[in-house]
Parts: sequence; C-alpha cells; structure tokens
Amino acid sequence: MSEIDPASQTKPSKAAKTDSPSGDGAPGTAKRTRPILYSFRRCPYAMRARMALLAADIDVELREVVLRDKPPSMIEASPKATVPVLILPDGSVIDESLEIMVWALAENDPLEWLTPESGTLDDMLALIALNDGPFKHHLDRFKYHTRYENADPIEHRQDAEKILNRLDGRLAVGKYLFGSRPALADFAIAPFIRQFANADAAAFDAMPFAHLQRWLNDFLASSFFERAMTKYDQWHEGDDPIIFKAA
Ligand SMILES: N[C@@H](CCC(=O)N[C@@H](CS)C(=O)NCC(=O)O)C(=O)O
Repeated sequence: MSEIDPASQTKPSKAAKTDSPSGDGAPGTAKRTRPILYSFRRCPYAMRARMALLAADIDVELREVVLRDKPPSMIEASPKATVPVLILPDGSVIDESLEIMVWALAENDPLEWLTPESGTLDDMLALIALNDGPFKHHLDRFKYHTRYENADPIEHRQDAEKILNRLDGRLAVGKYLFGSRPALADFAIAPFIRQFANADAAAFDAMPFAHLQRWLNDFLASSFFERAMTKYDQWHEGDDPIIFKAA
C-alpha cells in the first residue's frame, strides 16, 4: 500500500489554533466555507497543489506568501513553514503538496487524475517519489550548486538527465506519463521538469528528449498551468479574501 492512498490517507492534523474565520457573515461568528491556501506562485510544490484544486473544482481563499516574510498565521498552522499549506474549514491542516493534491482529488476527480488510463495510483506515486526524491536532489545541486558544499553541478545534471531519460521513454509510448490522457503524475512532476528546463533552456531544448520536450510544452500551454500561474499580490492579515477558483 502506498503512503498516500485516498482511501486511507489524509487525516489532516488539526491546527493548534486557526485564525479568525472569514466566511460569509460577521467575523468570529461565521463558519468558514472555503479552505485557505497559503501559496507562492513560483514554487513548484504550490503550483501542483493549485492545479489539483482547479481540477477538483475546489475554490480556495488564496494567500500569496513571500518566503522571506511568511505570515505568522501560516507558521502557526504549520510550523515547518513551507508552502503550500491548506487549512480546511474545520481547521485541519494539510502541509504537503502531494497530500493536498490527493485530498482534493479524493473529494472530486472529474478528470480521473487518480485513475490513470494505464497503471495505478501506486505506480504514479512511485514515479512522483522518484521526482520528489532523487530528481529534486540532483536538480537543486545542479541549479543552486553554490548553496551546497562539494556539489558538482555537472555530475548532478547528468544524474538528473538519467531520470529525464526514463520519463522520455515513458512518453515515447504514451502521450502522457500514464497513458493517453493526463493524470496526477503529469501535474505533480511537470513543474519540476519546467524548473530544470528553465535553468538552461537552450541546453534543455538541445537534449535528445523529444517526447519530454513535447510533453513539457503541452503542459506549459495547458489551461491548468495558465490558471495556476495567475499573479497575486502578497497577502497581509486583514486583506479582503482572494478566491482562487476553477471557473
Ligand atoms: N515537501 C513539501 C516541500 C515544500 C517546499 O519545500 N516549498 C518551498 C518553496 S518551493 C518552501 O516553502 N521553502 C521554505 C522556505 O524557502 O522558506 C511539499 O511538498 O509541500
């Protein structure tokens, strides 16, 4: 059984204390109707959470975070203080992007992102684990090598490319990672491939990964990506709610 299974997972932790409700009606008395999402536009983890919320048609109150100036209410809800953080109307907190995706899609999955055309949810989670673990490890050490002592960017780039080669192989047999229609794995992984490509776009385009390049371009042109990348100003306590919605 995978760590993340919609039937068994996502028992969100209760926030120690949630900030005052801002649903309809007077502050403090109204029941919050929408989840709150602390998000950062350029963060690949937050991106994938936003795309899953769009796919699930779940409206959220979006709070755009500046990482060097995180709102105290976010840190209070999730002391590890990474984005994205989702706070449900009952005060429960989900602060891992993949868990937010799976939670949202377990609520509503009209596009069947959790049930790919080929393979299973567990297969997708295994590929996402390869992305979130080894690929992200090499990506960070190649892209931000000055931040890591003794990191050889060339070696890390080559190791990342071995994983890209595997993805390219999958995409040679199907339009998407798990068949002819997109599913959870595509949207969970693509923001990181974008990050890799953006580190050196000319080098990425010159790589012998035609299927991966085509897949990334499709993703970048998708309405999910476009809508997920809407720009918002930094959120401050007391601001009017910004509703991030599917349609
Ligand atoms: N495993 C977490 C990772 C989230 C993460 O690392 N987000 C980064 C931004 S992309 C972050 O918030 N870093 C904290 C910081 O830079 O202060 C998830 O999937 O949600």
